[in-house]
Formats: sequence, structure tokens, C-alpha cells
Amino acid sequence: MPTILTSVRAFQRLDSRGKPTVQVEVETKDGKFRAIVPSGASKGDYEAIELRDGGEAYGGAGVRQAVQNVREVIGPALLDRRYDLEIGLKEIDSFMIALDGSPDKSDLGANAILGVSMACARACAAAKKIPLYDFLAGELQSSPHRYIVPVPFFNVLNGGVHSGNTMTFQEFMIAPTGAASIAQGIQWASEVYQALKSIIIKEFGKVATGIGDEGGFAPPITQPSEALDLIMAAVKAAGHEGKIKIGIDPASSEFFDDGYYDLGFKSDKPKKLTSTELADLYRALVDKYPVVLLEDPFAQDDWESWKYFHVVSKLHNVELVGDDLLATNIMRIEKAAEADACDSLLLKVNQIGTVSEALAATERAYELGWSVFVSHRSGETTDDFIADLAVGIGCGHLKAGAPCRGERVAKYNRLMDIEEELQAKKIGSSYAGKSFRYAHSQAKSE
Ligand code: 2PG
Ligand code: MG
Repeated sequence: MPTILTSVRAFQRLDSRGKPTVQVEVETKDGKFRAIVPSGASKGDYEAIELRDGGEAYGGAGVRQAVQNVREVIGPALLDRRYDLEIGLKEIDSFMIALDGSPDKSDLGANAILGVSMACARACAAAKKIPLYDFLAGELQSSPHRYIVPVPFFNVLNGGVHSGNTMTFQEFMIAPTGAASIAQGIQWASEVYQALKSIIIKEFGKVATGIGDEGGFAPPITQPSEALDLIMAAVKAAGHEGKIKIGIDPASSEFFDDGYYDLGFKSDKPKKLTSTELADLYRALVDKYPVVLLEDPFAQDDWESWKYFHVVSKLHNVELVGDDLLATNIMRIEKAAEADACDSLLLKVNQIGTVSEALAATERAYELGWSVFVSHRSGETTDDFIADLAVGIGCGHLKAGAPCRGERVAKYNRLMDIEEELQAKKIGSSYAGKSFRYAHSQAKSE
């Protein structure tokens, strides 16, 4: 007997910024399966479109139309098609893409379509009686040969459009690559986070311990070197020197204007840098601090700078990740591959709008010899889907914010659950650790 959808429901709920988002609940004979959609603040121009209602309610950010599209269009159409969930998700996602018909999902809304796609992925896993991460691994043609638990990159200092301080760069992340397990990595990160809080109190007073959208602190600092010095001091105070690496996401599309990068965009004093000057700044940071990953160092259409800097990043062995540049979109990935602009895909399911397309983007990145870095959004929910996604695709690393705030720790807690589940079942798994970048290709070639 096939497993079919018996109901598809949708609701308007809130995300971690208190803004409306779409929650979907699908039902099969196995039970009810729910998903809640995240939303970005530093959104790229090439992302699929999330529908917002406009008007007065919620300052125009309501998602009633997207909810209605699930209830009245997508849901009834899917129930009609009677897809067998044991066969998988691809047919369902392709059907929704065709039903929408637009190139960027602006007709039904990427937020409507993605909610259904994620909830259906959970229903598919249940139909096959396997965990979600196993199901997602099975949907990927090049699924790894063993389970890899990713290295979490914790965004402990928030800047850019995610905080109210004058820090230009958006994210400063710590990555416990020297840990032996994710449980140990999370413990170390939490210890560094608490040490960082004490240092911030000492330097700036208790008033400076407020946090940004992703749970990291947002003290009154402006220079990237100030942020990195605080982090290095915290790593040392927590006793984890040498075992923790750094990732930076400047989210530079946010401060690129008219050919210049304005490092003063959050203050009233402009500080305009050419792309060459900005590249020099990155080079100095990479030389001085243990930086292993740099995301969106240049704006989404500043191809020449990306191309130039990719040569530099390779020499320094720094992973160069495309977020706004690629928008989890295969067409952008092809363009970047042709230009040799980067070597890593930031994977955000809501940038493209279905789980299957996110998996296809992953597949393409792997074929190109790139790495894949799974990511949350700054507007998140307690949905922990991306934890299973990162294990399923075996990509070796993910970012889900600081070890603080419910919607961030939901992902880290789920990863510890998965690690323990695999241990309990005596299934071989390994924490990606120092090989986080190429964990997938290593596991594949074993
Ligand atoms: C990013 C993300 C997530 P946002 O730029 O990588 O950290 O931010 O969701 O606001 O786009
Ligand atoms: Mg980014």
C-alpha cells in the first residue's frame, strides 16, 4: 500500500525576530509532520522570493497569502496527485515548481513551497521508516559511505545587519575542529562563549552583553581585528588555544555601493575601500588569525574581485564560500565555476525553495570538487531540519549561530542527539574535525 498525503495544512507563526513565517503540517498514515520556514535579513538578489502580504498588519511582513497558497492551491493539488511518499521527494518538489511556474517561485511563494517540501521530506522518511538524515542521504546520488557529524561554526560575535553596534562585518565564527566529537565541540564553544561574555563585561561593562539576531554578542566595536582579538582572548581564557579555528562572513553585499565597500556603513562616518584595499584587509586578517573560512568577502556581482581573491585564498588554504554569490542556485554555481570564483557552496534551503533543488545544488558542488557549508538564516525557528541535512549530505560543517538562543541551540542539540543515536546503534560515524572541508569526498572514496 503506498503512503499518500491525507492532509496538507498551513499556518502563520512567528520566527526568531518576531516576524511572521509559514508553518506547514502534512499528514499520512504514519502521523503528522511539521516544518517551519526560516527567513534572512542579509538577503541576496538571486534568492527565490518569499511572499509578504504588505499592508498594515505586522508592518507588511505577514504571510497570509503564502499560507493561503498552501491551503488552497498546493495542498489540494498534491492531495489530488496521490504521490507515494515511499518513492521520495523529487516528484513532489518538481510538481510544486511546475505549479508555481515562475523562475523564482514568486507566484506561490518560496516560503509556501519550502514549508511543504520540508514537511514532506519528514513524511517520506517516516514512510521509509528511517531517520530524516538517512532519507536525505538517500535522495543524494553521491551519498557518503559513512555518517559524518559536522563541525559546527558558532557565530559568537554579531555585526552587520544582524546587530545594533557599528561592527561592519556580519559574522565571526568559532569552529572546534580539534574536538573528538560534536558533544565535545559544543562544550568547548559554550565555554569560549561564556569566557567571551566575561571579557566583554570587563572591557565594556554589563550593558554590552546584549546579543544580535544569531545569538552572538554585539559589543561596541567597529574593527574586525577588535572582534578577533576578543575571540582569541576568550579561546585562551577557556583553555582551548590551538584547537579552535575561525570563520568570517562579512556579508559584503550589504556595504557595497557604487564600486566601493563602505566599512563605515553602520556609523555616520563613511570609510570607503576599493576592492583591492578590502582584499588587503582580508589578507592581513588571514595572516594574523587562524582563519579557515571566508564567506561573501565581495559583493554578489563583483566577479573580478572574487576571481582575484580566490587565487589568494587558495595560497592561504582558506575556504572561499559563496552565499549571496551563489544563492543555492545551480545557474549561479555554474557561473562561479566557470569564473573559478570560489570553492564552496553555502547551502540555504530557502534561497532556492525546495529540498530537492538544494540537494541538486549540493550534488553539483561536489561534482566540481567544492565543499558545501550548510547554513541557517538569521530569522530562524526551532525547526532543526538543517542538522539532519548536514549529516545526510555528509558535508562536514554547518553554521547555526551562537551556542545561545532556542532557535540556534535546537540545531546543535539535534546534532548531539544524532551522534548519540548512531553510537547507540553501534553505527560507525565520525566527527568531521580537521577534515571538515573535504569530509564528503574522503568518505566517498573510502
Ligand atoms: C548569512 C545569513 C545567515 P541572513 O549571511 O550567511 O547567517 O544571514 O540569513 O540574514 O541572510
Ligand atoms: Mg552569508
